Amino acid sequence: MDPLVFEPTEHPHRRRNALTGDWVLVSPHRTRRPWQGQVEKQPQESRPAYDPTCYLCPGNARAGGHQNPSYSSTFVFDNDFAALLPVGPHGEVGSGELFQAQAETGLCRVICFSPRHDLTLAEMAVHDLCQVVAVWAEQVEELGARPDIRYVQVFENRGAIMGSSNPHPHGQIWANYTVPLEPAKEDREQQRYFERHGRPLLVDYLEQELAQEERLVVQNEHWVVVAPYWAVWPFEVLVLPRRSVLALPDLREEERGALAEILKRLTTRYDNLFECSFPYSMGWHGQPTDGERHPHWQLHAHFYPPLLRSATVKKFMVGYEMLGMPQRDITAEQAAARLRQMSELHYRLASRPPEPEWPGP
Ligand code: H2U
Ligand code: ZN
Repeated sequence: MDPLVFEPTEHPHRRRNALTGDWVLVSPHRTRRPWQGQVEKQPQESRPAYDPTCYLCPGNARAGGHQNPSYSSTFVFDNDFAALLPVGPHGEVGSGELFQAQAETGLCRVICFSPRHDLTLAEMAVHDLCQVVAVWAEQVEELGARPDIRYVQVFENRGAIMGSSNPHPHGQIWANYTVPLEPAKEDREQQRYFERHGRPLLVDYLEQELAQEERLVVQNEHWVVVAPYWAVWPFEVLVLPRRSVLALPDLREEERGALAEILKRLTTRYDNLFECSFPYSMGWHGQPTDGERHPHWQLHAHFYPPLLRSATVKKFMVGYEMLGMPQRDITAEQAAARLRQMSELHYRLASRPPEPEWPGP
């Protein structure tokens, strides 16, 4: 092989994140280095369907004297330890060029995905995931309608390794006056692309991913999941609607059902990869809720899972990543191929002994 002819699975290279303008260093040749760390499986945790000490379970007490209703589907409440407060000053509060600061207002909510303490998105029924999708859309609609809320960030931290404080299936919403950093970068890049091409960046991107095929993970009639070309985390994916959609509330009924279905399939594949409840941070990016229409936007979800090699070996974003730039070893193409090989039957169900046959009357 000619060492000077570029081979994407051999040669270190940088890839540009078209959505944010950031870059990632890819070092595919390193996947051949010997691995002497642990690869053991984690002990299976088993949780009760209801935990009397859980602050998210139905009927239980939360901080500050609040009590959850005995909810039977999803349940949304204002975070008792909110990072943003709805009432406060506005505008510049720093002093001078080197000490800039702006007052920020907003609010934080917690969404319980299910009354069942022992489930995860991967283990919930598609029918119940439809309700999660409905609540996400409802919250973006309701909060986005407020003049003091210009961005609604819906997200989920899954697993203790991602800082989730409680295994009860739940997500969060932080909504505030200023568009946060990541969607602001995406807004800028999508706007630039739209000015040059007259088409949304992610609509063109998906078209090319569908043609190239090598980074596709799963798809259905309305959604496609890809390992993005510029992925940073080992098994990072992007969830994209096939149609051009600005924000979650714009999703049609059939797209919501198909989203529930694809989320179940994706998270099941994730869990099967290392036979563990796969940790991640995920979240939705849609157009800002400043009352304007942003035709350059395309709705999408990011999944950022930290695991690299097993249920216990994670990718660290340290040294060079902190001081230089993000880096990965396995390529997005290799990660997509791994995820494509996974079964869509959850390993916990697959390993369960078959139900004894009914002996008959
Ligand atoms: P995480 O598990 O992703 O940290 O989310 C749980 C949130 O629940 C967390 O933000 C809130 C925490 O502030 N919380 C309450 O609002 N009330 C409680 O009684 C405990 C935790
Ligand atoms: Zn619980």
